[in-house]
Amino acid sequence: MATAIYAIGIGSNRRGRHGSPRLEVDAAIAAIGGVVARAPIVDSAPLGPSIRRFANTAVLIASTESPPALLNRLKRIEAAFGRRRGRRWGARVIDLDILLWSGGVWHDNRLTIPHSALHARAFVLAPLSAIAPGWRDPVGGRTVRQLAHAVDRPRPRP
Ligand code: A4P
Ligand code: MG
Repeated sequence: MATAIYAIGIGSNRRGRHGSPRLEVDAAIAAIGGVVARAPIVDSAPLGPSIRRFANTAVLIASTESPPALLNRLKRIEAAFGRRRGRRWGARVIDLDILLWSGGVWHDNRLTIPHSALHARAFVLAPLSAIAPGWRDPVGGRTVRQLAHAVDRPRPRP
């Protein structure tokens, strides 16, 4: 495949063999490779039942992998970092989500790009807007900067 750019969201709220969540995030970025831009790490309150705070960031990578091939590789990295399966929203050493890719929309039975929660999560949009503010959501047409702004100032929907 021709080289694509992927935006990957990274989160950790549990210590692993590399140390604190921040160190786990740094180690995950090294494991992913191909990084062309990385955002600062933000510290965020947990969304959902978890008690521990998260370290979150986003990176842009250049890759010749297809979206399913990249997802498989990210799942292997999660497993190698000690992610426990089957506990939705549980504490995790590392969580890797594909947020956007330069090919636009992808949809199959395992993978949806843009990530389905992209619009709703400040802990994803704040770091992403530091590295890809002008990237347009191929579904809604708004830029990452606009999405980040909207999630900071939620408006009631009719
Ligand atoms: N999948 C579909 N689309 C994608 C995509 N674009 N990227 C499928 C990655 N995976 C995608 O995800 C479950 C399945 O979704 C994958 O196997 C893949 O086939 P998962 O990461 O294995 O499971 P999960 O993360 O436990 O569940 P889920 O629903 O993805 O949780 P989230 O949405 O990732 O939320 N609070 C803060 N502050 N910061 C966080 O980072 N993260 C979560 C986890 C909760 N609260 C948080 C944070
Ligand atoms: Mg996930």
